[in-house]
Amino acid sequence: LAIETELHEALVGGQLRLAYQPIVDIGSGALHGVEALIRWRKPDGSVVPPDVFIPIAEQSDLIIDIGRWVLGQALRDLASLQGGALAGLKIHVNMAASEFTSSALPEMLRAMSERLAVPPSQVVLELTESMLMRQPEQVKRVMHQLRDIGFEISLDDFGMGHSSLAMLKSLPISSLKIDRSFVRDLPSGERDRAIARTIVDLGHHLQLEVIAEGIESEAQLAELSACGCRFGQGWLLGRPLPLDGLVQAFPQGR
Ligand code: G
Ligand code: G
Ligand code: MN
Ligand code: NA
Repeated sequence: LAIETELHEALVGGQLRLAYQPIVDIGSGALHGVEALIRWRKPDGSVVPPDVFIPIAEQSDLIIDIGRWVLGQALRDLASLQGGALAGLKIHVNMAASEFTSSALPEMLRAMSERLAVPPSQVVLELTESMLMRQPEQVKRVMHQLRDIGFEISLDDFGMGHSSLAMLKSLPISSLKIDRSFVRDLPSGERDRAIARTIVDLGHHLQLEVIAEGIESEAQLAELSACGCRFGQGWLLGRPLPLDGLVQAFPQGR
């Protein structure tokens, strides 16, 4: 079977799931938010990673349907948390370039959040720098519409793309995520330390939240904390979990 056909069956047949990885306030250890990460387990039990199937979906209209499913599931999950210990949690959702250039996105999301009674401010859309380069004017227009409604936007994999600082200056974003390639060699890599510290300072000077990704060790965490980085994500702080696992892992809430 062609993988596109299998993927379509996965979508309509309920084989897709979302896992939620904690984003933690480094100073207090409190749960700040979660990142939704799509998971595909085939009926035979094998797992296809998203960096394999998302690029395939992006080559067809499937990405639009998958993206809509992800947003719908994430918002339904958010709605199910209202009233519980995790009420008010922010959910980060990864966006594909073709989703973000669609002029239908802001209205679709607005209607979805209204129907599910989820405040837009709890929904953070992650996009990568490279997505900004393809159709910059269109992306910028969509970003401003989303921000006007109240959704938040986070720049993912920051430092890996080619975005100029001029773009950063003019885009309506609320947070930056330091790419994990800059975290990997901390604390010993001199250059990585300089880069991490500089991104943190840049973000803070622009009034952005800064989230470091891929934190796997206490030493990396300590170094990022010393750099002034306020938020972190990574295996040390929490693996991606299904929604019920997340609720069990944070019984005290945020
Ligand atoms: O979870 P994992 O590290 O395997 O994710 C690999 C890549 O897949 C990451 O770059 C992540 O941004 C991307 N990804 C995960 N979930 C989604 C999703 O729901 N939509 C899109 N477009 N990309 C996703
Ligand atoms: O591209 P994006 O930043 O959306 O990708 C997030 C990916 O990073 C997810 O696939 C997630 O599983 C992965 N990830 C999360 N924490 C860690 C970590 O501590 N180490 C590594 N190597 N990958 C991580
Ligand atoms: Mn991401
Ligand atoms: Na990232």
